[in-house]
Amino acid sequence: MTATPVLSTFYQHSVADYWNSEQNPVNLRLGEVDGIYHHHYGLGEADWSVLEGPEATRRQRVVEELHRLEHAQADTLITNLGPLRPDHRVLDAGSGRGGSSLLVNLRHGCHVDGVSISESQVVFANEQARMRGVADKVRFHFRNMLDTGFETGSFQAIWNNESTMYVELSLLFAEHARLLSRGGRYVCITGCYNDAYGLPSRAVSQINAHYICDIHPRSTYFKELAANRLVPINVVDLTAATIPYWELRAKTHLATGIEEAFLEAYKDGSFQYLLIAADRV
Ligand code: GPP
Ligand code: MG
Repeated sequence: MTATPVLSTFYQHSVADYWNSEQNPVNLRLGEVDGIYHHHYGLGEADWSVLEGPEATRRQRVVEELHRLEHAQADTLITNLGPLRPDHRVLDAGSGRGGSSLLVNLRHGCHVDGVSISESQVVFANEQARMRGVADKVRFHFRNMLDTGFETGSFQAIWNNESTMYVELSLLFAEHARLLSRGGRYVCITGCYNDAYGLPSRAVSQINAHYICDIHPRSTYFKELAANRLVPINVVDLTAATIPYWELRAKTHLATGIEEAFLEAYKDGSFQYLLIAADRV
């Protein structure tokens, strides 16, 4: 039997190409602060004083402050994974350069598998785990989160940290439901478009074009969770809490050009930053 290829569509190839060559300073400079490389945004009040003070150290202050806000986002997600033990196995679906996976292992000591369709991200993340001495427990794989090949019922928790907009949720949640043990926890933090506003606004479409993604409506999350035995236990609208991150990022040397689209979309109500935690029943 021939194994299913990791990349099975032209779309997936184009997404993999983006992440294989991605080198944004806003991700690399932040990661260099403490070796935790994130691919998500920030949460909480920003310290605006980093934009003032001596020019010689301003850039580093900015880097550290944005990184602090991105860490706060990861902490929020991890707290929702529930009480994990060192013998538990958890899955990071769309693991990027590995930041969230390493933090979960640091906090709970559990076994972490991360999957990404970007081979360079997988190599990078495995190197981070090796340098931290946790490669025996934190492993990154060049695999597709829609078809991981992992054993049925083998995970206590699964998360998507801003990676659900790259896949069809019906396929994703079916695979998560298969992988989670009964009573296991699923958590995602995502940007979704607001059904109450209507179809995607121009700013939401600009975000889609920028990252080659397809932001889902809020309704699709709950429809597909319900269809796949995933029952929400916590839903938090994080929109107001992420705006300071974008306001600050827009004013720094690390801005990538997408900041105004996020701010417009969040402020006009067409786009929402949501945490959803659900139990596998
Ligand atoms: C951030 O990654 C997340 C994504 C690209 C997925 C899209 C997320 C939405 C909420 C729509 P990143 O940290 O690599 O982005 P950037 O380079 O802009 O910091
Ligand atoms: Mg980033």
